[in-house]
Amino acid sequence: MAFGGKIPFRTEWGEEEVNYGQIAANCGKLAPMTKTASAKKRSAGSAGQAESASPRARILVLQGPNLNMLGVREPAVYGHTTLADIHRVMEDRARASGAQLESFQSNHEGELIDRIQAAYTEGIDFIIINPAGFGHTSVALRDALAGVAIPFVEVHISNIHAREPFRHQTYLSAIAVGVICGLGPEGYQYALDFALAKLLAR
Ligand code: CA2
Repeated sequence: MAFGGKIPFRTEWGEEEVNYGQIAANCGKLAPMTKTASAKKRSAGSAGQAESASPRARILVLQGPNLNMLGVREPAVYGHTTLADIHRVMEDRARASGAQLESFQSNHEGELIDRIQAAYTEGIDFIIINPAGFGHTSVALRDALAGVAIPFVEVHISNIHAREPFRHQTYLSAIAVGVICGLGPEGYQYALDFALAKLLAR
């Protein structure tokens, strides 16, 4: 049975029909999903904290510019789901699975890059990122993700392929484990399901 169709979707660009069921998986350059010895050492911390005392997996959610306005500005147009709502559900789901989830939003490219570099030092196992507009512009963000080699899924709330041509490509997609777009805020939860399934199977 074919999966996909069109749903009315209220976005900042007005009400439009959005294609769903388009999950563009990038399997060409799979980042390693098993925890390396160096990553285990990093996540154990400088005090030599025992692995068993650590959460089973550590996931970082990164949100790019303007996403702090979700559900806040003009909710009649953009809907009522806020970034805090999305993160709360993700945190609860992660905790229930024995994983730890932290989220970070910034309107500044350098702050997102700093957070990615810190994730390496902290031994973060997986990143879920909506780069927002920076996905279409930032080689530096791609370099940061490639540099830390932490596997990540790229999420877009809208179907970027059904929008203006300049949104059809992102600098991150080619190095992501996978890309989810057009599934609305639930896309983050699907990305989390994937991360938990992979990380907790280790
Ligand atoms: O669909 C997505 O998730 C996007 O990453 C959203 C970005 C856009 O530049 C990408 O092409 C696709 C825009 C985020 C702006 O979010 C706002 C939310 C509420 C009010 C104003 C902006």
